[in-house]
Amino acid sequence: MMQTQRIHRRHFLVGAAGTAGAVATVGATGISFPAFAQDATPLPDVVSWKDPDAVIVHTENTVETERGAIGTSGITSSDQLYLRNNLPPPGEEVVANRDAWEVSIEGVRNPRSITVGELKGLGIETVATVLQCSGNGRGYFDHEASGTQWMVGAAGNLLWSGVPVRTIVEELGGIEDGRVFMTSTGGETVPQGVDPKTIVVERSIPVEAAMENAILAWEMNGEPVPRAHGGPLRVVVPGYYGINHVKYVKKVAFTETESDAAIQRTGYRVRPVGVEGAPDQPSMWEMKVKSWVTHPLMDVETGRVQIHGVAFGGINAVKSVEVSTDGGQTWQEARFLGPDLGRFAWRPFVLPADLQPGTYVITSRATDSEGRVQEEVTEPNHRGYDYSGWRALAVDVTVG
Ligand SMILES: Nc1nc2c(c(=O)[nH]1)N[C@H]1C(S)=C(S)[C@@H](COP(=O)(O)O)O[C@H]1N2
Ligand SMILES: [Mo]
Repeated sequence: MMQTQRIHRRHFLVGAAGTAGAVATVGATGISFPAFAQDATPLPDVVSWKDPDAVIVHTENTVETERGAIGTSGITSSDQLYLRNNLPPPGEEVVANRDAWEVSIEGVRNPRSITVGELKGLGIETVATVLQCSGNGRGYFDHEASGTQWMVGAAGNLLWSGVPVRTIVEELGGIEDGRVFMTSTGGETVPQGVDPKTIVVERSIPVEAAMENAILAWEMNGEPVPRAHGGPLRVVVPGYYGINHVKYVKKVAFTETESDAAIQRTGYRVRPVGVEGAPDQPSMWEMKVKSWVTHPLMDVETGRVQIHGVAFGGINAVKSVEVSTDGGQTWQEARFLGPDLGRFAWRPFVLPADLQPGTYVITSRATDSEGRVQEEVTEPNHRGYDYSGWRALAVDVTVG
């Protein structure tokens, strides 16, 4: 029963591209699954410029990349990149004069506000990293965790340019003693009458991760960071889940404790199904090794196919990836395509195949530089975070 439902969910999504139709209802509990939503739901205003054929609009605040739109060139174009907003985004005014945007830096010896214009003079670095929502793959869990039922497309691989956090820290005299977290606050306006702590996007990460790898970015894929993706200034924490990449950042504070905002204290915490979120549970920080096939996804007439997909190691580099066409009974090593964009990037891969007429269950399994192998099944957790199991990420393809 559970297995059937999982296959249905997968097939509805895979078959969705270019198909007109209503919202599908699947599964014993009749949950709504917006597989055809790109036709029914218009693109949200903030991303009206995205390619409607390459994305699935789940809600006003959640837009997913179509699995079949993920290409083989390694970088996700901005018009295909997923969108995830926890709060309504700020208006156009934030990007009217990008260089004038101010970020307040606290918890350093000489705390002060710095404009984007000034940051551009301090230093510059470019990094490629996977940006992935913690809930990417939630739709593959069987326990119907609440939230957007993302499949594989709440992830992309982007090139970011900005100033390293460590450079800003040096400029401002170093971090105050005892500050073991970097806490960043998003620039959305919090509605009046609401306790800001309940909704503000404020995330803390270990200070070592911030000093080693984080940047404050103003450029994405060679363009000023689009407002939808955090422009004029965004925190980028390579190897960490998307929630830590705070958009339109207005404050970066080095703090002794993690933020007491709900999104840090109890939100984005991994715990067993049915258990409330609490600060002592693991936070959605480092990503783990993962891969999935992006082609073929549907039935094909000839078995002569280039099976391709993307693989990444999360906090580590990806070392290798294997492909199976028989649901994981046998595996063959795939070849990486194109340039290696570094430890935090994903790499497209390919396995040429000549498949006889028949039915195939095609999936991939990546290994990171530390020898960690992508898991077969991800055990359920309450909010449906951190999905990476290769068995459910498989696609069923009929040849002939
Ligand atoms: N200020 C702010 N930053 C934010 C969010 C937000 O709602 N506001 N959402 C977070 C989440 S949950 C994710 S997955 C990513 C999504 O980034 P994207 O919309 O650019 O794809 O941004 C993160 N940073
Ligand atoms: Mo997210």
